[in-house]
Amino acid sequence: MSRSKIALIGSGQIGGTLAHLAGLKELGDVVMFDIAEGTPQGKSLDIMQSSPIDGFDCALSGTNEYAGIAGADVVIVTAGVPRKPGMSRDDLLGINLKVMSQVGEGIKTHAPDAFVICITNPLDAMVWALQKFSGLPENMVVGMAGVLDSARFRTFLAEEFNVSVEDVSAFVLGGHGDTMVPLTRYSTVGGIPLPDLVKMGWTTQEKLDQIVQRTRDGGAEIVGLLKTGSAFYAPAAAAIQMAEAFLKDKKRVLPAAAHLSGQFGIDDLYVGVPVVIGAGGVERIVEIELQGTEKDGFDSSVNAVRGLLEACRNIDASLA
Ligand code: A3D
Repeated sequence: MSRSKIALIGSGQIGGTLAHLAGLKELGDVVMFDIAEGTPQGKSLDIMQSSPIDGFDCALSGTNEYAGIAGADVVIVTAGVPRKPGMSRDDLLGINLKVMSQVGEGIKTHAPDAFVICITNPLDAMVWALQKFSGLPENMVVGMAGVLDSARFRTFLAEEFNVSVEDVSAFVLGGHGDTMVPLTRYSTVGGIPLPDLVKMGWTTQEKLDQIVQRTRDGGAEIVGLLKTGSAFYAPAAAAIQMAEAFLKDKKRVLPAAAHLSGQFGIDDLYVGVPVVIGAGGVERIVEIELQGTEKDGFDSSVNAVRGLLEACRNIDASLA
């Protein structure tokens, strides 16, 4: 059996970390693509030279030609511009929409059978545009955000409760970051829902609300500290988990920006929902019943995404 092929479109901070993790986990051979000459070539050579030390077998190469991604099983897209301090994810929209148009064309021509994971911000709009530009089936194009948002939530909860991160599970819905909707009744520590832990005196509702807010602002907190870019270790780890679920047909239940066609009463929009990822891409959308404030939060998140899609259509008439 030949190795899987993973193509990384964008070889910046996240792209480099993706390549390293894909190698360390022996997920397959990696091709890094970028418009910057030398960057994908240099990073892939550097990572390959770490393989004898870490003991992984994986061919890594870099290219500035889309033909290099031919036949990829998985394509992970980080191409574009990241946020700088004071910039919102939406400020990136105009610049990154043009990038998605080029990337979509490249994938359509050279890797039409791939499972595509988009990371470029503003995420919910870029993944929608990428699916349109590439013309790939909707279940084969997905956005990474929920795994990261829930990992941030899990990190802060584990810290608050002084328990292992492994025993904390978190359930988040909605758009990436600011409009994320944490479902506390489905978020648990060792199977115990968060509202019960409040009743048990493990934490207070006030503290929990602060943790939710810190999670929503998690990306901005890191942008503010780094000053020269945005988070990349955790975003890369999150996308690799999704790629692994596809390549190994693990049928993981993960939150992801998935295409809705009627689920949750929404049509032709990408937003964060729980999905099953296996060899068939997004194999199922887990449609849960939302209550009161959960539904309000989800609706306002969906409205925020709708606003971004409108802005995309205004910029690029082919999306109308
Ligand atoms: P960065 O290190 O700047 O890498 C981006 C790379 O894209 C650079 O190497 C560029 O040369 C390359 N690039 C630019 N234009 C093109 C093009 N047309 N074709 C191919 N490559 C191109 O950024 P990064 O890796 O830190 O972040 C990448 C993206 O991920 C940004 O849009 C971030 O906002 C986004 N991001 C999303 C999340 C989510 O949770 C969704 C988290 C963190 C970052």
